[in-house]
Amino acid sequence: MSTIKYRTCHLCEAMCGLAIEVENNEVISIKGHKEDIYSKGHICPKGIALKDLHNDPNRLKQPVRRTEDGWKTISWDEAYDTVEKELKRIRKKYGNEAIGTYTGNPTVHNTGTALTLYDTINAINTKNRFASHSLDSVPVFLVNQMMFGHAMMAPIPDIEHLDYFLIIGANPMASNGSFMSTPNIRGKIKAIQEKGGKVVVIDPRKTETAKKASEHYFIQPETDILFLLTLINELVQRNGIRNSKSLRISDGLEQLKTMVIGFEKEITAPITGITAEQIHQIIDDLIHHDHPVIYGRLGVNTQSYGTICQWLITTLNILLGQMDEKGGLLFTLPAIDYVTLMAHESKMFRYGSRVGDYQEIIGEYPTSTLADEILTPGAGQIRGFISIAGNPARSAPNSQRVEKALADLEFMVAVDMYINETTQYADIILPPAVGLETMHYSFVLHMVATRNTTKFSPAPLSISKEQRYDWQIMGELQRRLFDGGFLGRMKSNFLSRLHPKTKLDLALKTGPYGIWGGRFLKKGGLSLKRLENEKGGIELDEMKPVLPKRLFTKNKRIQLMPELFVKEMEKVKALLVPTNTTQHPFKLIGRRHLRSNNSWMHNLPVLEGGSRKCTAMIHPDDAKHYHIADGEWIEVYSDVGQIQIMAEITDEIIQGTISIPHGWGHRGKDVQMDQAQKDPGVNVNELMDHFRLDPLSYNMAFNGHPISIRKLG
Ligand SMILES: Nc1nc2c(c(=O)[nH]1)N[C@H]1C(S)=C(S)[C@@H](COP(=O)(O)OP(=O)(O)OC[C@H]3O[C@@H](n4cnc5c(=O)[nH]c(N)nc54)[C@H](O)[C@@H]3O)O[C@H]1N2
Ligand SMILES: Nc1nc2c(c(=O)[nH]1)N[C@H]1C(S)=C(S)[C@@H](COP(=O)(O)OP(=O)(O)OC[C@H]3O[C@@H](n4cnc5c(=O)[nH]c(N)nc54)[C@H](O)[C@@H]3O)O[C@H]1N2
Ligand code: SF4
Ligand SMILES: [Mo]
Repeated sequence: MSTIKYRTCHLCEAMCGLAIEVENNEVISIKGHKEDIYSKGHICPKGIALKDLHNDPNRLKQPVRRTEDGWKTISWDEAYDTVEKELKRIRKKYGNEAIGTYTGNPTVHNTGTALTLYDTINAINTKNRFASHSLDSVPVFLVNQMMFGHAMMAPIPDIEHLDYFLIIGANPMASNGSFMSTPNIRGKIKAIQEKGGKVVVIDPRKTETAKKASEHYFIQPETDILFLLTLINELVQRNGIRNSKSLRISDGLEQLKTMVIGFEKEITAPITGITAEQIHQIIDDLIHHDHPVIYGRLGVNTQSYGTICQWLITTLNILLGQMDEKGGLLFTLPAIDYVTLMAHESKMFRYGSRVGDYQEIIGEYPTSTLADEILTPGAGQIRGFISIAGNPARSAPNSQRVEKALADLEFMVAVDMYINETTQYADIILPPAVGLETMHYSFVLHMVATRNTTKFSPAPLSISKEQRYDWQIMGELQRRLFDGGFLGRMKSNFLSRLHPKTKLDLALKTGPYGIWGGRFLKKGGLSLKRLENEKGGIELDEMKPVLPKRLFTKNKRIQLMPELFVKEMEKVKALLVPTNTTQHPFKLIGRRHLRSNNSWMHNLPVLEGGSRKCTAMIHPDDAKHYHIADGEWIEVYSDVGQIQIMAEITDEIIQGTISIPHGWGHRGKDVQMDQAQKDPGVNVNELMDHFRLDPLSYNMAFNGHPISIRKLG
């Protein structure tokens, strides 16, 4: 007899509820859970693919060791003993900094890992920590820290109540949104339009989102900074600044007005490609709508001015009176108040990395410098490495150099269920139970959601005797690799043995809605037990304004003009006179597909097809100039590498720009991903210069990278 089990999908930020038909510990089917209070039955092809992830024959369930005769399955004891022996040997010989760690994107999505990760990494006691954050989000952290006093204080678009949505450099129809956790973006965009509102997209490509938008404007890559400064300049000139609470509690307005002088629409239009008339129209709309919201993501974060763009977007929302307002942008108050819990961790710029002197941000150095730290000899050189749920051999820039570095290590352990392009370099792989084998609570994503809701899912499937949960693996590493004094060890060991459900229960009970929490004992407050009975989740308080109370800045005011950003602006004026700094005539941008998830879901045949194609999109006029036909193979090259890839001719991309998705190139001597290797695609990160960073956050500037193309003979 089959039963229906309910679990939140953990794959992207949307947190869709799934209804999973299970029989004899096997998945029969996966559908959207109609009674889920948040997603109401919405699901995408990746959610359905969780069945295939569970059944993937390449998925590891026991540790493996790399030997001269290939991968050998070993016992957990042997695996842990080897990891402990080798990493302790390295630590003893070279010191603590000789151990490096990298934590990838799924560490945010996998509850067991998220709950144990920082305790484990802290126990290892090394400054050489890296994470996917510096390929993605550090500009957002930095702006939140400087303006609101806390890296995780992220204002989230109130997508259900806004009436004008200006989306700059994000494609939520494919990605389902980021720093905007909400299911069914398509439905929400439609709803804005049906209520008479407008959705406008600014993107060098006519994306899936742009096609559904009311208007789309093509922009030249990496010119958003000028576009945004022009918007502020125009808003000032047309008296569009609204007197609002958030503005009244902000410092720096007059200085800001002076800063934007000179960024006139007639001057920036030829550079950005967005005409003076179009700017005029956008300003008209911003002025005449009640709740205009501006939102930007990877397109503006992973470029040379990632931090400044994020700052200007946040500032514009304040000038428009939408910050901390219903219908504008709001701050969440989730059941587990991660922002308050993490307040003491929200620190940056305390120390610099050894080779590049890049300053840490929340305890991490930029991933772009990981290979330098492994390959550059001297005290502090990384010799032992722990990779947790990451694939830097595909996700990091200059990835061929990352591979060279991984091959150069004395010892590497990976916590991952696949032998992929990164983990192939590991000596030992420790595979956790994943997906439907694990319970789920999205405590990180509730922090960036568009509504305050809460939901717990027990694991729909059980695991076999040979398998281990992620939190068990992390706990074992934490105990075996702990470095520090006696009391610290006792505390760390105690924490490492806590079941994640105990941790969740405690956090829920003491949280803002908990039975022990808040300022008073709330009758019927939250506990894990209560949540376990609410399969579709619970709607919590409506999102409400929380400022200035929840500000973490010293003077309890929003900082419009952080000194660090203002200083950088001195260089920005020079952008008004474009100079040719590169020989390469094209700019490279990325793209995401609905049926893909960074680098790691290409082994599931069910996700093949649709729009998912690893091609180089090129404008027809550019193709004509180079005599390139549709479907023909071309070479794309930069100062650091070259790849050969199929051209896809389309007028959906701005002239002079090429779009190539990341996370492909499933090749490698020891890789074991049968399906992915059949249609490997090519790895765009071989083209990326790892020194091309946002100067303030050291986030990688993937977008706008200079490249050339040539027709293959
Ligand atoms: N050119 C270019 N490069 C980019 C980007 C881009 O837009 N363009 N985007 C960047 C962004 S936004 C990000 S976030 C990074 C992602 O960078 P990474 O996090 O380094 O890479 P992923 O492809 O997400 O790889 C995830 C790894 O985790 C494993 N995994 C999946 N689920 C689990 C789990 O539950 N437990 C464990 N232990 N392992 C698991 C997978 O097998 C895989 O090895 O890539 C960045 N790289
Ligand atoms: N299906 C799927 N969903 C995902 C992921 C995935 O790989 N697949 N990855 C997840 C992750 S880790 C993240 S961080 C989020 C990212 O979520 P999004 O930010 O929505 O992701 P992208 O699709 O990369 O959107 C970036 C857009 O910026 C545009 N762009 C590039 N350069 C510029 C520029 O200079 N200016 C402007 N204005 N636009 C530019 C690109 O054309 C692209 O449309 O998605 C998450 N969700
Ligand atoms: S949209 Fe995201 S959360 Fe929803 S089913 Fe798809 S991958 Fe899962
Ligand atoms: Mo990301």
